[in-house]
Amino acid sequence: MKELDPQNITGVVVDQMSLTPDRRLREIVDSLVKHIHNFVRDVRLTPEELSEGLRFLTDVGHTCTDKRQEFILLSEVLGIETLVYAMADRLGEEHGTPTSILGPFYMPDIPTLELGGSIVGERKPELAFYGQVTDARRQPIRNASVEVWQTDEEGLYDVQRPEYSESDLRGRFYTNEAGMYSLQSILPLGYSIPMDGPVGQLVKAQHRHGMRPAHVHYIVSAPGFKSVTTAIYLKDDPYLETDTVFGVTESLVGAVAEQDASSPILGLPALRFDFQLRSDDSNPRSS
Ligand code: MBD
Ligand code: FE
Repeated sequence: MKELDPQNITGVVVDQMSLTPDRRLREIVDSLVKHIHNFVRDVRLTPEELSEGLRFLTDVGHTCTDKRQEFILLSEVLGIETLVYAMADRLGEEHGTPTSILGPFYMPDIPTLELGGSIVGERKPELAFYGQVTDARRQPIRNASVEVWQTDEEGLYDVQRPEYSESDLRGRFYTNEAGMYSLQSILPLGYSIPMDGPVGQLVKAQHRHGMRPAHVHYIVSAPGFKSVTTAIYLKDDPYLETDTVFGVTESLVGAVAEQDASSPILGLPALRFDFQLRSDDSNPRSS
């Protein structure tokens, strides 16, 4: 038995985990322990601060419900989700539309609508979103699923409303023979991340504004291709450069054209955005 001290404790922990049969699990937890121990030494974490950190994480867990995922939000405001996606997007040879963050308000069960249909319910559509889904060689992909969701005129998602009962400003569309999708909607509003939970408290304590630039979320998928979770951000939004969750990258910024002769929906301003999917086998290392 040796005397444990602030240096040798790390090796003792790693040794005890060294029989982990799953190699990837071993690699991940090993590295995690080493980095966290270094972090604890680096900031000289006190017992009180450890308790406070654990209380914070407990609070993050308690804030999660079936309509809100505070842990996702935490990984986003720390830039972790964007880092993971940025690495995954670089694997393989084929080019695809970059990934952007999912956000805490994704709902898998949404209505499938006719091409060109509206996701705004009783409201008057103001705007068309359309574009083409192609493979890495710009060949159209027909029957690709295009899932879209966005905030309303007040910057809220349907599920954030107390009276929420059914899907609003969400829909799934399938591309036509030419790989085209189109839908009618309204302009999404710039948006604050939920500030009433522990992650919001952290962001406030850091004097960050908590805003996201106006955006529309998409998940585009088709058999034989990797699906892409992404979002389109509106040009000229004041928060493009300082997104609280680091979702914006240059190639995901789109502009609304007041007149667009090639839009399949006439009479409405239009935002064209084309999606490129990488083939499923373009890189066997990622799924
Ligand atoms: C959002 O709308 C969002 O997209 C993300 C990532 C986080 C909080 C709110
Ligand atoms: Fe969002």
